[in-house]
Amino acid sequence: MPSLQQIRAALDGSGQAHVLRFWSELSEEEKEAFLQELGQLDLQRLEEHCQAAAEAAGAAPASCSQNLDPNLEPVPPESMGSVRRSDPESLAGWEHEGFLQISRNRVAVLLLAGGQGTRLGVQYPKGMYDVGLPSGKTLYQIQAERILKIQKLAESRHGSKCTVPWYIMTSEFTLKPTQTFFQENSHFGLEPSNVIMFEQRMIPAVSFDGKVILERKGKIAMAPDGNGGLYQALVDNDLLEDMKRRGVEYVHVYCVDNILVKMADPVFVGFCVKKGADCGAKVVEKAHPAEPVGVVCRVGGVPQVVEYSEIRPETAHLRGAAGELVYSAGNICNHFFSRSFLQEVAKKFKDQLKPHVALKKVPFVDSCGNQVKPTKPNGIKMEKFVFDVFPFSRSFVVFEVLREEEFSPLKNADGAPADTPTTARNSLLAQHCRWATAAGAALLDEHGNIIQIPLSSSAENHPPVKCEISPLVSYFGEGLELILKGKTIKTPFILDEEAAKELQAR
Ligand code: UD2
Repeated sequence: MPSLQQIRAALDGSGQAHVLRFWSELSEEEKEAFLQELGQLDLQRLEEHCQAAAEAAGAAPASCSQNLDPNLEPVPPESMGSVRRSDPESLAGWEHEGFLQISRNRVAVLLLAGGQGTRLGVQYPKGMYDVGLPSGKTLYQIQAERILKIQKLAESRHGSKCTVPWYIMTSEFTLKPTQTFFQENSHFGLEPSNVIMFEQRMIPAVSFDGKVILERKGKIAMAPDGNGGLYQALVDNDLLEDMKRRGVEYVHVYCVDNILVKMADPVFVGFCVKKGADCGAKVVEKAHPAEPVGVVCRVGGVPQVVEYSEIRPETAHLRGAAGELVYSAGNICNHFFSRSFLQEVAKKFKDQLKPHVALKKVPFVDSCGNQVKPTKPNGIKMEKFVFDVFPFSRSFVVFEVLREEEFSPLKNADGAPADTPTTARNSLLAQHCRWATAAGAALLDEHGNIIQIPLSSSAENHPPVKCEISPLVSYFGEGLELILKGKTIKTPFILDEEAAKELQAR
């Protein structure tokens, strides 16, 4: 750990002397904590980081989109698979392959959960959020139970016990509460050694004139380095060796907030494996041109995601002859990577990833020591994106899935027009209703009247019927006929393992 003198000299040398402006006013305890924080900074590259941020902010945001857009083209059809357009035999073949890989312990899931969840406005990690389902389950519990179930399904298909390790990337903000939450909940039935939490790096927020922002007198404003910080974090925490040791060959990476996420999705994994892909992205058709999802496409002939904040509106609105959006492949932050690809990225490419610039309102302490909450952006956060490794892929594929079955993210607090706890809850309940009805159950409302649910109903069109199916009973609608066929069920209703046993005995 460098001494105060060394830190002071490094800060002076990189034009950041203001960072220690209030040193003499700090208590001994604050000094110790601040020294610890400063000691962890990459002081050698601090100046470079601050200059790059200020320059990028000066050039953003128009330049990146202007440079990209003329070179865009949609993903070619030969690299695409689709739940909607593929025949049932192909889908079953991919699913079979996925289950085979899972049963051989070759598949891991990796959760990106280092974000701060600022839009949702909660002070704890988003995965701990309870969207108000009848069961009261949090996003983490739902995801854990889907892992338990997929292991069981693979086991029963191939007759061998298997493990899908769960790697969870956290940040300084989310590590401790996430660890505590998992411990308090006995890891939701998972073997603790198969839930591997690790931390991504943090980097300082910088003002428009290239100065590190002081959040308090003894604290720098730090932020996680973006979900593309994954690749550095894999190296920092020796995780590629851990994967190798476990025999993991394929990794399904996903983001925390999609309540419909199919953990280790055997169809997606199987599709990617069968196609010999080193890298793949799951997409849904974009709902409308301005939807805040990245677009999976090609830029100058190589695969890439152009983020929603970086595509020009006129490009996002482009339509083809039949009125369809030209750039319709909406990224849902569900990626496939082979371990060998991740290894190559870690070795050769991770330092080539260009950070993206986000202008944010960063609370700060002014030169007189007053705490200020800015009303307009005053700071630059530099973030790497997880999909920025796509251009390095030698065999990139895209897999399109149905939005109502696989994508309903929790981004905003209730009251916002989209992606709220209510929309997430309703999507899940609508899906479970469809599954129950397709399996042959008749659902009754609280007055005993049969509820008519068209099989294609989506959350938006119908008020939610409170029928929730535990992932421990069904991962994606399978196996429900045995339990529900010909049964009349009064809602609200939770189909957990106990209820399933009772119904089967009926
Ligand atoms: C993400 C995608 C966007 C679209 C959308 C769909 C990225 C960069 N953008 O946008 O293209 O697919 O999701 O829902 O992937 N995270 C970290 N560390 C960080 C920052 C974020 O782990 O430093 C995690 C975060 O906890 C979350 C995921 O990355 O699980 C996505 O982050 P976000 O919600 O900020 O991304 P969003 O919605 O802007």
